[in-house]
Amino acid sequence: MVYVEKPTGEKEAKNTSLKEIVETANKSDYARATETATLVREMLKEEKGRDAGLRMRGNLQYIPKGGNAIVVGDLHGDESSLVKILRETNFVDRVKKGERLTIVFLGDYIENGPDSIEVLNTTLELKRNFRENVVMLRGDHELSPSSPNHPLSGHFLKQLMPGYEGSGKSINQAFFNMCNQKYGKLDSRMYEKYYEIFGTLPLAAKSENGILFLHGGVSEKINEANLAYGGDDVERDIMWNEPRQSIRGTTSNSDRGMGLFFGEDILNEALGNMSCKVLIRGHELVKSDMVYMFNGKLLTINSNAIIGRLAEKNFEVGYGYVSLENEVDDLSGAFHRS
Ligand SMILES: [Mn+2]
Repeated sequence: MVYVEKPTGEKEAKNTSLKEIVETANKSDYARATETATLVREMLKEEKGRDAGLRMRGNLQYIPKGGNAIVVGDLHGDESSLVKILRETNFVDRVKKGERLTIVFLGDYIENGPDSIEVLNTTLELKRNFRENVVMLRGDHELSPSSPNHPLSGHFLKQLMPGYEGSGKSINQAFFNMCNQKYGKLDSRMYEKYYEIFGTLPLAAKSENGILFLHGGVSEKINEANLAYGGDDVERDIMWNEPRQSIRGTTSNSDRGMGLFFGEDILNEALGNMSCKVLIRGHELVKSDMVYMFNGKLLTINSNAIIGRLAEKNFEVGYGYVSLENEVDDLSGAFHRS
């Protein structure tokens, strides 16, 4: 049992470089990995009790006003894309120099690509070292395997395969095996540590200047109370819903067999409920690394090269900057690469 007195990330951060963070994330060092996981879990729990700075109410994170955000979409085990983003933005050195810079990850750290654990470890090391500058949201791949909204859930497969009875599994076997490969016999403990963190990650973030960040999409159920304390149905909307130009209201998501398609009217309603002006989300393999819709009120970002390559879509690794200071009502003008 690791006893943690208090999260002490900031103290050691001054001596940490991107190179060291990536090296640490890649080592099969069970002691370091459990220590970081324990510290980050404590930090997230502590953010639920705060009334200033990065704070959380239920599953909703609040990002205070000031500086800029770097926004990163689905990484899906693509460590080289994550390192490319961190290198190009020089995030670590700029934060060490005291710049107000917040990196927001939109979820889906694991699976599909080859380096799930390394991507996860890198983001957790960033949170450990620069806690006030790192927001990690949950994607559908970080839901509990027993959730009806998990991509491998019986519920999901039943939609795709009529007659399928469901595996009844409450374990993510593929991820369990990855932990096993990385950490040997200690697999189940590390697997459990990671899932403890997943369960604490917020489902959405709202910045003080009116930007809503979440993994998939919105519905008419989206408001502050539901983002903070909503049930499985709200979780499904956040994780799986996808915007479509041509529709009004919502229709069932025929591409996924899960969640809904939503139109501009629903986006406006949800943003109004949240006192927000724009939405930045990931989740969807769109036709480019960054796609703006609905007059720049919605932006989809994809930050991994792997899925694009699999789908024979060859695009850049998406990410960019947006102000956390000024009012933003059209992302197509306000979101920029440098
Ligand atoms: Mn997703």
